[in-house]
Amino acid sequence: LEPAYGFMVRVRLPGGVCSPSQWLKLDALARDYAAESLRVTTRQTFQLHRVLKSNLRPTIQGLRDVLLDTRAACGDDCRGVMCSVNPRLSTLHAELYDIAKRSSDHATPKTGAYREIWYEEERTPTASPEEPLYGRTYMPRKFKIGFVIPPINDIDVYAQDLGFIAIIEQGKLVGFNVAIGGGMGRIDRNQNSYPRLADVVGFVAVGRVLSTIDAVMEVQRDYGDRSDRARARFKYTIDDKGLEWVKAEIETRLGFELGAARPYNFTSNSDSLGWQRGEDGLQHFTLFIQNGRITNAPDCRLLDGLRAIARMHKGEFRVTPNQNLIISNIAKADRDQIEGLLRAHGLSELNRGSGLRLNAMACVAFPTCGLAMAEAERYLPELITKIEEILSQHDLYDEPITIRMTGCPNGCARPYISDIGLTGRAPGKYNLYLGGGFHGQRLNKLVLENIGEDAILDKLGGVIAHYARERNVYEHFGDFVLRAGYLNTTQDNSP
Ligand code: SRM
Ligand code: SF4
Repeated sequence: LEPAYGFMVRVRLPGGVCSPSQWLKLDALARDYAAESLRVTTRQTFQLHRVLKSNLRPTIQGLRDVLLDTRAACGDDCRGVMCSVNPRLSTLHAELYDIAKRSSDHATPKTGAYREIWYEEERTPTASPEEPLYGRTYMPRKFKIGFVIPPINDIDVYAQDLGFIAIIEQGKLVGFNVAIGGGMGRIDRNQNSYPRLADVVGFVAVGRVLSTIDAVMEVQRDYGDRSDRARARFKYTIDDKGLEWVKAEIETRLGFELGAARPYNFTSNSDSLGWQRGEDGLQHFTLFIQNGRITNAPDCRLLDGLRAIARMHKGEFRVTPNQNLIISNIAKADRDQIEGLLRAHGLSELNRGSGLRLNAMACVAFPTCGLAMAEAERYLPELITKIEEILSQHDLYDEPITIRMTGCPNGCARPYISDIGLTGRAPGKYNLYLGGGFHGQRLNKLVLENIGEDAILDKLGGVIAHYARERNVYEHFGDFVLRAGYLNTTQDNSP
C-alpha cells in the first residue's frame, strides 16, 4: 500500500489548437480522472490535476487515442511551442500554426522511453542516435519557443527563450525577426536571478526556422550553466557570455549571418473577446475563462457547456496565451446554435467583466503547486472585485489594465510584464510591481515588498486616482506610472 499520490498531467499542444474530438477526450479524462476540472495554461495548453498514480497510464493512453501526448510538456527540453491566435488573420494563422507545430515536432525529444513507459510498448533498437539534438544530457534547463504575428503580442514574445516575430510584407509572411533570451523566473533574495526581456538579434527567412531553432538550442545546450540550476536558463548564458558573442556563435552554427531585423509594431498583448470574422468568412468566438479554470459551478456550467459545443462544432478550439479559449472556424449557419449553447450553460455573461478582470491572469498556485507560497488563481478574482470598486469611483471600470498574480516569484503568469504584478511571498503577502508595458515590451518594477491586501489596495487606490486625474489620452496605466515618477525610487527588476 502507498499514499494516494496525485499528479499533474500537462498536454503538449503546439499553438494551442485542438479539434472537437480531442476536446471531448480531454473532457472525458477530466471527468474520469481529474476531479472534473480542466485547466488552460499560460502557454496555451491543458493541465489535468489530481490524477492518481494508478490513473496516469489510462490518462496518457487516452490522450494517445486522439493523437495527443505529454512529451516535453515538462523537463529540460523544448517546452510547449506557442503561436499567436489572432482569428481575423485566417491564412497567416494557418501558416504560422503549421510552422509552430513542425517546430514542436522537430525539437521534441525523440526518446522511445516515453512509449515504453506510458504505452507499454516493446523497446525498438534504433541505428541512429536516439537524440540528435539533445544527446545524453538534454538541455541545461527548460527552453521556450514562441511565434507571434504583430500587432498583437499575445504570446509575450519577449518572455520566450527564443521568439520568432512574423514579418508580413504585402500581406505575405516573408520571415521572422529572431528574439533571444527572454525569461521570467527570479528568486527572492537572490540578486543574481531576474526576469529578462528577449533581445531582437536579426531576421531569418521562413525556410530557415528549423535550422535557427537547432543553432540557438545548440548554443544553449553547449554553453548553458550546468553547475547551478538557478542560473541555467538561456537568459543567463546570454548575460554571462554577452549578446554579441552568443549571436556570433549562433551564426557560426547556422553557417550564415542573420539579416538585419525588420520593422514591426505591437499594440497590446491581450485577446479580443467575443465574435470576430476571419478573412475567409468563418466566425470565431473568444470566451473569457477566469484564470483558465474550466469546471462546473451552479450558475456557470463551463465544462458541460464546452462539451455540448464540442459535440456539434465542426471547426477547432484554440487556447490563447491569456488563458482564454477561442471556438474557432464556425460556419455562419452554426453561429446561432453556439450562442444558444453558451446562453443555456450560463456562459454568455463571461465576457462582460471590467477591463481589469478581462486582462487578468493568475497561475495555479495553491492547492496543487508545490512551489506556491501564496494563493493566486483562487484569490485574484476576489482582489479584482475590490480594485474594481476603486476603478468605478474614477470612471475607469472599462479601462484595459493588465494585472497578473503568481503564488511565488517563478512568474508562471508572466507577472513582470504587466501593468500591475503581484507575486506571492507568504500566505496573504505579495510583492507589488507596477509599470510594465501594455504590449509586453517593458518590465515592471518592485514598488512594495511582502504586503497584504490592505496595503495593496491602499497603494493602488492612490495611483489609480492619480491616473484618473492626470493621464494623457490613450495613456496606458503602466506608461502613466512610469511618467508620473512612481518608479524613480524603486528597485529595478532587471539585471
Ligand atoms: Fe511554470 C514551475 C505552472 C507557465 C516559470 N510551473 C511550474 C510548476 C510545474 C511547479 C513545479 O515545478 O513544481 C507549476 C505547476 C503548478 C500546478 O499545480 O499546475 C507551474 N507554469 C505553470 C502554469 C500551469 C501556470 C498557469 O497557471 O497557467 C503554466 C504552464 C505552461 C505550459 O503550458 O507549459 C506555466 N512557468 C510558466 C511561465 C510562462 C511562460 O512560459 O510563458 C513561466 C515564466 C517564463 C519562464 O519560463 O521564464 C514559468 N514555472 C516557471 C518556473 C521558473 C523558471 C525559471 O527560469 O526560474 C518554475 C520553477 C522551475 O522551473 O524550477 C515553474
Ligand atoms: Fe507555482 Fe510559482 Fe508557478 Fe505559481 S508561479 S504555478 S506558485 S511555480
